[in-house]
Amino acid sequence: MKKIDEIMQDHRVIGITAHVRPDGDAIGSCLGLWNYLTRKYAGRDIQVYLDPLPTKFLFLPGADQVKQVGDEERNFDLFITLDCGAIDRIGPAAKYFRAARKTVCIDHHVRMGDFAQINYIFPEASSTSELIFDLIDQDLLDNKIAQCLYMGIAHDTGLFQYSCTSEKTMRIAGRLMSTGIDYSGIIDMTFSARSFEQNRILGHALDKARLYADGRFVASYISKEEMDAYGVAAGDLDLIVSQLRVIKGVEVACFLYQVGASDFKVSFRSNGRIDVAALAMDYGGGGHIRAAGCNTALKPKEAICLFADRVKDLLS
Ligand SMILES: [Mn+2]
Repeated sequence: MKKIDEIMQDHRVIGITAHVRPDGDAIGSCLGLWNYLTRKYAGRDIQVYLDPLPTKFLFLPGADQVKQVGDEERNFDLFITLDCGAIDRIGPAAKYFRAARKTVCIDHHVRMGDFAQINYIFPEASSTSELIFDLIDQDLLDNKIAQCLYMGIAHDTGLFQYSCTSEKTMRIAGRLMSTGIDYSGIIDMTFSARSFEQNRILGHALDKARLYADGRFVASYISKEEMDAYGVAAGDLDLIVSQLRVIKGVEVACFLYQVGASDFKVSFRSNGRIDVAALAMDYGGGGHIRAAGCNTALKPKEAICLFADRVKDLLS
């Protein structure tokens, strides 16, 4: 696949989705692609299915068109999954994917195997939003498409800071800026601004953090009870693991939060020496070399000790 237009052909009914609990890149890539396709292929039925978007993303062009998968059965000519390394990560949209005539996966996650008919996978790309920029006809790039893609790239690169940021990433960001987007406003609205509650739970999680493996592994966790007490949801916790990662001397940061009666979601961040995608895969998860995750049914302290021992072994 060289360009998205090659696979559009005469397909009339097109669905787009990304992983559950979508982050900035998942939302930015879906909406960037939707704005492009609806501009170029007016009159076709083009839908985006995502979990309800956090309110901070609702200003983005097309955000008000995002739908949730309901009970209805639909047969798509073409179904495109974005920013998703495994089919079980698209949640309820999997039924549309399975019934679709043609399936496409565009992604930058490290993976075990391909699941779509057409796969466009570049783990070295900063973000799926960057890949969407490569795949569209750039002559049709407009302010709406650019707002979405810029937001997605900025989020997955930690504001152009992480090592996934390349010279090419910066050139693309510059091209997106040239359409006149409010690039600093987009960052303020979707990335920097944090509620009082988000800051308080961050403070609490940092207070609970402990160092392991001679200070090279740091971990903290938050229970459902604590989330309720602080009035926060899972989406309010994404700053915590990033803050743990920048602690001096730390190679791997780990943060867990409770998602079920005895289920915790685990996020890993690495400063480069340890491949946390491989680590997460050992526990049924996945992700990127420096940012990955999995789920665990262990008690959080037990899980942390297990991960700490693994990291210590990997570093020795
Ligand atoms: Mn991504």
